[in-house]
Amino acid sequence: MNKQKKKLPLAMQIFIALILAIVVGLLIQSHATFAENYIKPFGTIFLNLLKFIVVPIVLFSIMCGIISMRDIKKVGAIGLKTVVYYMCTTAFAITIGLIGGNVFQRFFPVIATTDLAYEMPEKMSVMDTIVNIFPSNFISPMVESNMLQVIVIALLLGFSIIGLGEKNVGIVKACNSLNEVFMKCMEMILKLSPIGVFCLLCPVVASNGTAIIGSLAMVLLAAYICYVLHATIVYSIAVKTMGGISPTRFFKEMLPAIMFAFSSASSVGTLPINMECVEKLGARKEVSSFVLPLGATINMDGTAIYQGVCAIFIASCYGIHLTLPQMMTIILTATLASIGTAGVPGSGMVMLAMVLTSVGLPVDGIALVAGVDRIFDMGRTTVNITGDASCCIIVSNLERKKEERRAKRGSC
Ligand code: DAS
Repeated sequence: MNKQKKKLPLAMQIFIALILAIVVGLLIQSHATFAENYIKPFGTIFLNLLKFIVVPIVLFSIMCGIISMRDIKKVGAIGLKTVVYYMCTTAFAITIGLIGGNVFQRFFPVIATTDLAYEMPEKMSVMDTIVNIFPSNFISPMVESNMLQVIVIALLLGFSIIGLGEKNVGIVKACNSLNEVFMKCMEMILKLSPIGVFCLLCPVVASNGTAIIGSLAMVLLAAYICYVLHATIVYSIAVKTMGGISPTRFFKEMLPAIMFAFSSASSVGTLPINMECVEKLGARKEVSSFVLPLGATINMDGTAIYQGVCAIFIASCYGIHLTLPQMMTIILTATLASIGTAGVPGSGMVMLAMVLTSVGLPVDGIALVAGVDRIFDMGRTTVNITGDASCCIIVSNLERKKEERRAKRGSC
């Protein structure tokens, strides 16, 4: 009986493609033009497919993310606390990512040997930037990949669907179905990652040699330092002050979920283990069964950090210095993008295209970091699920205290 050949896990395939791209790139350094003319086009095809899927993914996943919060009225205070915590920690995370990226750029300047010429669109005033966020047309934001306008459309449609009340059953089903179609499409595109990684990274290594490898190692180090800082500082203070438990106990009990998230690079895949860990920490089932699935959908602190660090790195490779208004735009875009980032491997790279577009940076810059995206992803997913768990502990504790106060008042 012919044994079914077991396929290598995608992560392993991507890692092998990464090593191959570096080895082949170094071997054909004297034939860099061959890599540019005959290998890079296949990487461009992979990038084009990522650009193609960004708009529908952002549109439908943010709409579904908003719709999934429609129960907030039913779960009342729990839902409000959860969303406020998620948005605040994500905004804080992207800020840490931008600061970390800038600090690293100052101490370990990217050797911009990559001959990347790119003309930034003309700078807009802050007021023009704000006005430009709001679409004057339904189709053109999709055609031009104007991501901030696509986000605004997604938010408006999402809240409109919630506003339909009971009449929205059919449209919610249709929205979720379309979201699943585009998620499946993204999954199929990401299956091409090994080929994309090889064809994107090999020409870059062939043109720049070991310099780009050093720069990639540095940007990975910057991202991981920011991951650790955010997780240890923000979540420790949060669970200590609002969750009523010691950070040591929190991280100890969270280890199984942290290890699974790191190896799987999937928040959704880590959900069951995360539920078990937070229940061991005393979180109530009715809280964790709302907060964690919502978090796996709309809370992506690690992804926000990755986007901040990579935006600075890619801008530096192109010799572009991001202004404060541009960084503020990145904070807004990445925070809103987190609502639309799916809790599956590689989705953060797709959303990076959106963040880059929002400040006029070249999406092709993703080619510089795509090769090591899986290594980024393992860390950012770990931060994502840890953030979800910290929220669960805090909301559960605040709800418990509220009931104790109510019981005391009742007994007086
Ligand atoms: N891997 C995603 C997750 O599961 C995050 C990402 O790709 O940014 O949370």
